[in-house]
Amino acid sequence: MRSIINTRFALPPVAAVFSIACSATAPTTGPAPRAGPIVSSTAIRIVPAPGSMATNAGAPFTLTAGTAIVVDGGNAEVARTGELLAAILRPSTGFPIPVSTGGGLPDTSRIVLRLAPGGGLASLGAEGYELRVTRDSIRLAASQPAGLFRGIQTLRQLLPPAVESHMLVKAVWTVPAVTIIDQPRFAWRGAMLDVARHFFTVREVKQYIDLLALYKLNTLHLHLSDDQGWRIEIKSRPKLVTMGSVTQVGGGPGGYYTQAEYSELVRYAQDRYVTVIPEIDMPGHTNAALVGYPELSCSTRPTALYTGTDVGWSTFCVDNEDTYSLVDDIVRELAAITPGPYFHMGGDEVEALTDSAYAKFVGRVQTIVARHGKQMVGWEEIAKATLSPSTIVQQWRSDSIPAALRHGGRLVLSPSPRTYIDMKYSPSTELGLTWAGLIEVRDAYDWDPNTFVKGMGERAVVGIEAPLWSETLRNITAAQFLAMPRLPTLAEVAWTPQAERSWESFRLRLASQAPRWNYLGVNYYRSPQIPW
Ligand code: TNX
Repeated sequence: MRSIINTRFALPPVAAVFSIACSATAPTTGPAPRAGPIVSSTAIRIVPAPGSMATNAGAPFTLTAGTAIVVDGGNAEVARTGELLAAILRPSTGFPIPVSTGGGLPDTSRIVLRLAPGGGLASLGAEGYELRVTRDSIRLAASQPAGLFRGIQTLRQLLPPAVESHMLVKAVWTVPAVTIIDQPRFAWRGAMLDVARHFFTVREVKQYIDLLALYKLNTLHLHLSDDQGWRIEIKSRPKLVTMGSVTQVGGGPGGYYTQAEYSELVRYAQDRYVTVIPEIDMPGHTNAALVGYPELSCSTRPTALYTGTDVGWSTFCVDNEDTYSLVDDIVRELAAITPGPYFHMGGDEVEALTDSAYAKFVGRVQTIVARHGKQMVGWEEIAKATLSPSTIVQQWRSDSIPAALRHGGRLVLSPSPRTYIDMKYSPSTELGLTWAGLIEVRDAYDWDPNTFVKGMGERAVVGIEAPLWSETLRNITAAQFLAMPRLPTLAEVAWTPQAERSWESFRLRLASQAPRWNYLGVNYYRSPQIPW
């Protein structure tokens, strides 16, 4: 192996071998190779950029009909990850790609997945991994199964884009001889999907999870309720869905997930090492809940279904004890079907309550959430209440920390002018909103989470999250248009150390992702900032 180099720097010639082998017909042709100090267009292009990468002398690895995935040690969880890799490789290559524990297989042409909890890999954390590619084998090792899954996403991106095809492609399937040692900068690398303003089906949410997985994101925050719709079955409170789920913004039919469907989504995410965080927004944004339970509203406003997009007007009655029994039922049922450690209580944009009534409500909900064994998360407004140190605050509009957090609270950052991927890219973008500004790809890329919030040290930042509010999004194709390419952009902000990031390198690497999206059938915005 040659010395470890930063991914920002040009790579030696082995990369050219990759480009020659990568001759499968992609549906779009890229621009002519560009010379430059960062990476040439024939270079290895991974998003998010790995912490370190070195090219090895020697020929690349070539996938053949004899290639097998070997699960070293036979761990069942790793075997499942091996099967997910095989499921990507089989349709496009046409090779059988067996997944086995290794007995009786030839020594060459192996993709070895190895779990090494005790060794030196532990310093790479739960999601770090080491990938070594030589002519004879691909060796992926990590201290935890999650690290192997992340490493497989890197391996995917080292293969020609046509590997993502669902149909057989004639190509030479090479992987350049590299050594990559990689681990994430932040532990919370999230995306939020608003399934309340417009409902997204289980199949559509799975497609969104697939994108998270490809770019090593690990948290899916589902905004499950809002004024326009209630989207999750609560068995002890049937009217939440029978009355509250039947419409959406603009008046379409809406919808909801049964608990079985929600569990299916959670499992699908879990298999990809993505934690689902359910959000039930309260005390505001609760009109859909109040349609079925109008006695919990203390306003005189008649509770009817709402299909507009105004915010701030609805609220639970916080002085009514019955409100807390409803909250208890909801949190109890959701906690029971959510293996992840968090419950998100929303808490944003409440204009119909005084600060002290609001703070009292947040305090009560925090107690309920803790009683059901979950850690509370809420939008930054919850810092008006007395929070327990384990509660996580999701920043979205302020750029200085609330006084309430100065004593050890932790933050997830979703600064709206950078991470709100429901904003338009430019004035002519047809979808999206504009209240937080226009967000081109570079705006989403060029910022440092550690210095964004004044007075907040790096240790207080748990990570970042990209919210996709769905007022203007009627289906997953529309959602993809706003998410792509800003979701992988924010994935790099969250994964790659600040010192290893550069816009000039990123825009070339991002451009090389588009042929993959074409094979995957993913819609995206052709930003003029990117040399597609
Ligand atoms: C603000 S950000 C909201 C949402 C809207 C979004 C639209 C936040 C916590 N609340 O209710 O959907 O703006 O961009």
